[in-house]
Amino acid sequence: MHRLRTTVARLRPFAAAQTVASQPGTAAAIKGGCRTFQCVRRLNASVAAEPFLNGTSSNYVEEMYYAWLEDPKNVHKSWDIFFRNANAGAPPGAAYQSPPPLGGPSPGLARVPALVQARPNTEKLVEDHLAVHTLIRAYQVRGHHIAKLDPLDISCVDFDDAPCAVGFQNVEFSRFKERMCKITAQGFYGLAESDLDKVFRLPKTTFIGGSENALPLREIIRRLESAYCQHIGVEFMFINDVKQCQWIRKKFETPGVLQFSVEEKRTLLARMIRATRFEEFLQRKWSSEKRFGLEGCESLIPALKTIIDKSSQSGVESVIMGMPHRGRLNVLANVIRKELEQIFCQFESKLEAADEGSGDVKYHLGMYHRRVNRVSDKYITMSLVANPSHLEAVDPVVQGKTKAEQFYCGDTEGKRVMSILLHGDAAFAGQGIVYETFHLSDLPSYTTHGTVHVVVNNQIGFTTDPRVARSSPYPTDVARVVNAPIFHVNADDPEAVMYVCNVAAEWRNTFHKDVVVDLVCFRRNGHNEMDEPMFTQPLMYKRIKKQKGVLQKFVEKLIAEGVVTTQEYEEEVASYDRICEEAYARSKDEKILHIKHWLDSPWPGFFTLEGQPKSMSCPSTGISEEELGHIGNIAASVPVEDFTIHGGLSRILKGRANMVNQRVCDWALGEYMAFGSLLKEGIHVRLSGQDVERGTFSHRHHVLHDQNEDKRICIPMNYISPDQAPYTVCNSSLSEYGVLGFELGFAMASPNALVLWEAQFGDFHNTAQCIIDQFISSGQAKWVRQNGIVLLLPHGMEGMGPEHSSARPERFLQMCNDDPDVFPKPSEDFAMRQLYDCNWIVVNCSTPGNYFHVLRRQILQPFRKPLIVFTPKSLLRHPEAKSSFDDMLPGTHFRRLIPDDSAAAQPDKVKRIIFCTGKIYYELARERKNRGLDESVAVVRIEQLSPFPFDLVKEESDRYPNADLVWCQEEHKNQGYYDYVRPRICTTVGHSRPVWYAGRGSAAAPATGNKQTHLTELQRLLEAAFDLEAFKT
Ligand SMILES: Cc1ncc(C[n+]2csc(CCOP(=O)(O)OP(=O)(O)O)c2C)c(N)n1
Ligand SMILES: [Mg+2]
Repeated sequence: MHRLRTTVARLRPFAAAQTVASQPGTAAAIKGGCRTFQCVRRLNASVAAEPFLNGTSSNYVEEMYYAWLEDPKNVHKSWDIFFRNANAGAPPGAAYQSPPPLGGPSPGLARVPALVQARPNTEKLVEDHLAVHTLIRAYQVRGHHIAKLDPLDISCVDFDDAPCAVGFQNVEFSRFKERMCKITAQGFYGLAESDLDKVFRLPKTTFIGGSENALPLREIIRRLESAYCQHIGVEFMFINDVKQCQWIRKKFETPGVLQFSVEEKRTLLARMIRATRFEEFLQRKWSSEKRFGLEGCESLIPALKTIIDKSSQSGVESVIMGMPHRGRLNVLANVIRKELEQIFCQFESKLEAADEGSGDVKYHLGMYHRRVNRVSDKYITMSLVANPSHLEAVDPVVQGKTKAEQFYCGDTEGKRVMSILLHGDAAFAGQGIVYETFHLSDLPSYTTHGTVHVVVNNQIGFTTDPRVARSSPYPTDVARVVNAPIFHVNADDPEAVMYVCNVAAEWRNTFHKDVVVDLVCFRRNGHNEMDEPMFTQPLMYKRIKKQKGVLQKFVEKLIAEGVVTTQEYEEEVASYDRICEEAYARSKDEKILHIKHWLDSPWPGFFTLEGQPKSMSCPSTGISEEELGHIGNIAASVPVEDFTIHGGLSRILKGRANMVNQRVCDWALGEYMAFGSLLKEGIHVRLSGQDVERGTFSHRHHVLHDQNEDKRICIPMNYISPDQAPYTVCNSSLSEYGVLGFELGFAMASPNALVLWEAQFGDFHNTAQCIIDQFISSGQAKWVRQNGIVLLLPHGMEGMGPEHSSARPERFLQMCNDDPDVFPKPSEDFAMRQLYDCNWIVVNCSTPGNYFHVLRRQILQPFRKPLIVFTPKSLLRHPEAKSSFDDMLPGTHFRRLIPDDSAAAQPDKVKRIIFCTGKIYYELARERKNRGLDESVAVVRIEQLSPFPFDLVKEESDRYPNADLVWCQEEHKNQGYYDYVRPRICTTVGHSRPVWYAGRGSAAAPATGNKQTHLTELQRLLEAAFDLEAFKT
């Protein structure tokens, strides 16, 4: 290793020296092909002695060096000698020895002093070989720039401000030279036309030779053209891993790789027929319906089928897909194989919906299907995740669901479950979530071990051209950040598409890393079937109108090759059209629309066969004294030997042990009890978010770090019981949108897991707003799919300034679906019914015990709803914010509202009820005590804000009939909870008493940046809350 480093370090300065070499004078000499030692010696620098190591070649030389290290025979003898001499410490210029003629006798290892004089003919030979090697490398690096990727032949990808060349076919030297000048700054490195028929030794970094190791230059060029500049453009040379680069070179350079059997071609044709005729059928039957057809990119269907076939052959049993609108119905019909009549039903707007919820348009719905893959003859499950219009938002959700499925089936390497993501060209380049999702791809707790990305690159986004839609040459450049190879392919060549998809699937299943297939195509119609594209892209669409359909072109080719006859083709078309017609007839018999048929993640056994919860009650969420003690002790211990923890942490653990002895919990311990008890009951718990392992506020410490050994960690939560479920706690990348989407997807896979995402501070959730609005708050209504994800949002006005204070409760409450003006019908299962009917649960607990219960209820209740928890910051260490074990024992449960025990002794004397939630309770209790108002003011905590505990609020207001009603909050008036609770309290008391407000005034920012102002505001609001004369009318 050391040897490698020193030699590489020696090589590197040569690259830096390129700038020197390209200064006036020397540059001209090099350009003119006069690459002699005399010329560069003038530089008088060490690099000048070995000019062939100039900057452009240095990568190449480095690669040669690595190859040489593996085996000296991997490189030409001249390089072997050079590296040996360099390694032996030869001074600059002395390591080079002119090579023998090709095929000549081996000179053996020459001694260093004898190396200096080089014979001109051998110099030329080395230089020409270098030039050829550079040429090969240039094709590998930049061949895709001149590949014929665009079926319309109109694209002009701007790589270097020069117009790009397209449409070149013959290997003709002068034109080729011009071409190469475009793709390499140096052109041909001194090779002349007379060299075309000379034979050159091929380096180990190419496979164009097949079984030959030397070829004439003409043939080298022809093969490189065929590998890199036809309908496939391979972008991969940025990948850091040399082995992976070699793998790709082999796949694309090996002669004859693009030849297919008759059988393969016929299957491909059948798939193209289905893809094409499906769209035509929909167009015939529902010409005025939006369907975001696939016309212009029909080869997407065989592309996906190829990826799935190949993956199934490699052992993949489940494929989870996410995709936008374009071609979605076609994918459902022809890839996932949703019954056609179910798809056609969705076009029948008069059908009545059978399910609760508001539903969604047909091109957003999800799907789940298990069937035998015909190619592999193995079962495969395919699901397409439902998604909103928000492009790319589904990407992290798909990844999370994939990760969960891998996790639950013990697939630690992604061999059985994989994901495929489809993208539009404009969205892939434009949406930041794509980047966030890529950055999850290689993180231990988030990797899905490789995703195949397929871009439907129709070179337009709605009405916008790529030149104004992105700053990168390709829409796929974002994938380069994770070293994903990118295979651009002309989608008008179904065979090339199939080949590329085969390689992509193989890549994924070999290296378990992401890969991108860029299907360069066009959009035959407008953005949707109603849209007129000629308004904005007149020339493009004139061209498209002339463009023959890809199926037509393909079948003509196959007929010419004798693969099929016209009659066979026509029969195949007629047979598929018949299938569509028959399904259409059956769809007419459907009376009711079932959105349930479009579920992407069924939870077998969790509901009754009718899809209802198995009960409408929730058992006690308390646990036994013994269990509390046991989990508490684990939380206070280091359960492995010889593990040195930080001294400060020892004190924290000691504090926990003391609490256990005193039978109390603080916040962190309450959470420990909830997680630990669920794990013991076989429920997987996964907590993810920024710095969650320790906890932003240094209170959690779920992962202990050995102070003496790097990366040695211990997670005591996994030592609770031998048959417990595993606990996953993971610091995430610094992303909210991506990570929350991921956890939502994870929670989708199984109802028997508590999946929590914690924001660093609650206000950061708004960079994940799309996931909250589009999936969490409304997912069930749109897609009849429940989800029990928990959001932990640190919240509280503590003088930390506008940005770390508010989790924006008003936003969550505004999206709750309970009616402020209706007191729900009283019933025995009132609380459960409310929970069942709501779109999500919003709580702000004031005690660790209640936090413990609400987390456990999340799993013990017989259905799943998202839970939003506003979590504390200062309360984490507040001496009074502790709960006794008594509040967590069997028989106890989550308290939706905590009444005031002290005031309740003589209710008639109570003049005011202050309703509040969360941390302000402790300020109010202290102030009340200071003012001696314990008997005249009741402070009632509403712990579950939504669904609103109408029944319990009524009990409290009835208990104190003479009291006025005040809502007190520390947030500003236009924020917090006021707008949500006020109408509901009014409804509860039948508008018989007004609800007064004590809190901060309205404001634009969530909190002041001035600590003193913060304290003054707090004092004022407490004054108002306890001024019994304040609200007299
Ligand atoms: C986040 C988001 N912003 C805007 C839109 C509105 N919109 C719908 S389709 C579309 C163009 C998409 O272009 P592209 O990704 O290339 O897909 P194509 O329609 O061309 O297949 C836009 C802007 C959206 N759906 N989502
Ligand atoms: Mg597009």
